[in-house]
Amino acid sequence: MGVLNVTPDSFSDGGQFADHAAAIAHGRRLAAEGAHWIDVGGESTRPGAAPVAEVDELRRVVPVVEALAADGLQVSIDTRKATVARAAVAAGATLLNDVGARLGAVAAELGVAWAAMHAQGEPATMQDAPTYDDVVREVRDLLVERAHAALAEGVPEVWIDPGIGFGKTAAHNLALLAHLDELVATGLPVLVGTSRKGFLGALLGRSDGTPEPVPVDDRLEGSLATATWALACGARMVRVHDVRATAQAARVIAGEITKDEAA
Ligand code: HH2
Repeated sequence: MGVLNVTPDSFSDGGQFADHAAAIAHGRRLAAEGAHWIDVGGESTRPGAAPVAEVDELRRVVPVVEALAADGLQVSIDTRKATVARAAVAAGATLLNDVGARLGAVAAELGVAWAAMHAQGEPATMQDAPTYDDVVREVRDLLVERAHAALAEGVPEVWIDPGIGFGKTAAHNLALLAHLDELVATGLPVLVGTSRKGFLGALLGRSDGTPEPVPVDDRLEGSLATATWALACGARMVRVHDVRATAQAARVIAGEITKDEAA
């Protein structure tokens, strides 16, 4: 799943694809690089982000969804708002990527697939003091409960996502990645997003002895390592900014690259 943020303020690519023509061109590039889904979002949910008005989010995403879907690409809509979800599906999106895991009934009403991502709290304050007794159990139990409710309501396909970085410390993120097999064991298809996230910056800063976190534009290796790890643990999809590199890594661990291609 390739990330396409049509926003002025996303944490890694904010402002780069804020105009529609640039966003559509980037979506096509992600597809050409190997993305099976183009995930269009019009609201940054980075820690500390302010909510976006519905009218602005609609104006950002609908023309982009429409153009990419008209190209025959599979488009998901990354939103927390039912209205935006409905408009994006009318424009051709077929998967609701729901970072609040609250739009299951909307996915049922629209008859589209739903990705339920776990988050603790709201973006503005979610990193202030995330707390869990047992992060792996709590995340898994909530996702399984919401997923089964959605399936019972008739949602045709339900994905679960641990929500790396959404109301979680670096230790919580690492515990979820270390125990990804417990999410996979639920039998529900698992989606994971670690791409360029803050905990990678902190980890990489620490391991090379520098106290400063590695900046957001220098997190490719950490992003690839964690995406590959997630796929090796049985995750069925990873949400990434760097599609070409991740698709190559995924093909290597899937054994898809032939000797001829490797030569
Ligand atoms: N992470 C982000 C946004 N949407 N959706 C899913 N399913 N899983 C994730 O981990 C996930 C997500 C945050 O990343 P990004 O879109 O790059 O940044 P921003 O929220 O600043 O736009």
